[in-house]
Amino acid sequence: MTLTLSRSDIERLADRVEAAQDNARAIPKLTDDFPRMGLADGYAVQSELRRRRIRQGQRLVGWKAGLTSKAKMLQMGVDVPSIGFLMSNMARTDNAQVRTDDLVHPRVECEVAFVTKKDLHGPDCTRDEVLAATDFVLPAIEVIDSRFAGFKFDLPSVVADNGSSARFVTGARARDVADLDLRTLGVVFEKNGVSIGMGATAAVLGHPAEAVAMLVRVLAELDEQLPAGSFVMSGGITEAVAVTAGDHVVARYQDLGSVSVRFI
Ligand code: OOG
Ligand code: MG
Repeated sequence: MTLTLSRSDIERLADRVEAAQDNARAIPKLTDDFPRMGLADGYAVQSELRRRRIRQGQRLVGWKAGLTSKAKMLQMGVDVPSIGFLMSNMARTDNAQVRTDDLVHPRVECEVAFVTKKDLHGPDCTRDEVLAATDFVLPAIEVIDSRFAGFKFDLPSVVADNGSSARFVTGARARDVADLDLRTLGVVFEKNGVSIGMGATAAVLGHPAEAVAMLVRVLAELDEQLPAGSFVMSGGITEAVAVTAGDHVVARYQDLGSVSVRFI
């Protein structure tokens, strides 16, 4: 992947995204000022942001795949999956209360999360390697929060903004992948007791483990790998739905149990 941005531009854009994340303030998409920006530039900004978060004392717990389902690609007008990093301070437990006053315009997604027990790396990583390296899977809700005004962006901009990562909530019930057919699990997504989406895990690149393999292949391009013990979100199955304070969201999975979150 080739860069068009200089080192000082990468730092300037990381400053912009970091301030938008920390102050929950929307900014214009980065390509408005840097129209030649490409995917490699987006990942260069994201990597700079990750180094800063670690320097600030946050701990990297894993990664997320994004834009891995047709529903998400159509919703956001982007047709290439992306990855982003997950830090410990983004994690919430089942039934947690998530504040909305430190977010711009949060949306929720239902996803299958993986926890790994073996290192995964390289440009040829496959779905079967991911399944063999999986310790267990969990039901999850991701709370995304694009820092771009109106949730409008293109691929380089959303990658620079760490794939809109903000919070993630995991269910309590861990399952062994050997006991599940991860391709055909159904999920019902509800907000305030009303269905807001329905789908099956095949929506995510045919199989959620395929999304994790894609993520490992992107990591290889960034000279990174996925160490054992990583937490990985495989991407929203249905469209993301906007939430506000007072909303209660539940994702009910076949065989995986449910996970919920309350916004305050
Ligand atoms: C980008 C993040 C997409 C997913 O699961 O598809 C994502 C966005 O839509 O803001 O997390
Ligand atoms: Mg997501």
